[in-house]
Amino acid sequence: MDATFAKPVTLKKITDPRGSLVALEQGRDIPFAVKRCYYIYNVKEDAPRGFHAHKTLEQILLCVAGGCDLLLDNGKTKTTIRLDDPATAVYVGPMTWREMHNFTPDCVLLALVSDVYDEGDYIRDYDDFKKQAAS
Ligand code: T46
Repeated sequence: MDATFAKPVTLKKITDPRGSLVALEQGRDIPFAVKRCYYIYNVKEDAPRGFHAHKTLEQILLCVAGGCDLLLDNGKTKTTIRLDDPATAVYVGPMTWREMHNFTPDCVLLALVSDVYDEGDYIRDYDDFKKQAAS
């Protein structure tokens, strides 16, 4: 997967009579070393999440069940992607504002991430983000 802004990527799916399997490999599908993964689930109706950017963090996001809308904004372009296929992932790079909306009740949003958790890497104010993205 390349690091193009807001470009959903179709992952290779291996399907047989038992069902489907998707594998993500560092170097082939993930353009960074994965140091952490987390997942978001059981999101309440009308409970959007995100509303921040990261200074340096890189992530691969995909819904392994259900779906949500992912809004991405690099300071110049805003786009919304519906993530609702376990075989479709999107790369989210540094200095990208993200919001997640319209979670289905069964949604499980999986993130594969380039670094450990660090609150200091977050930009949680949109005006600050716009200023930093422009500089
Ligand atoms: C992102 C979007 C897509 C931790 O303690 N460790 C972790 O690894 C993470 C991700 C969060 N937390 C704590 C920090 C907060 O107290 O969990 C709480 C909820 O985190 P936050 O409000 O940042 O969750 P979201 O859904 O708004 O954002 C998350 C990620 O934080 C963020 O990196 O890109 O999902």
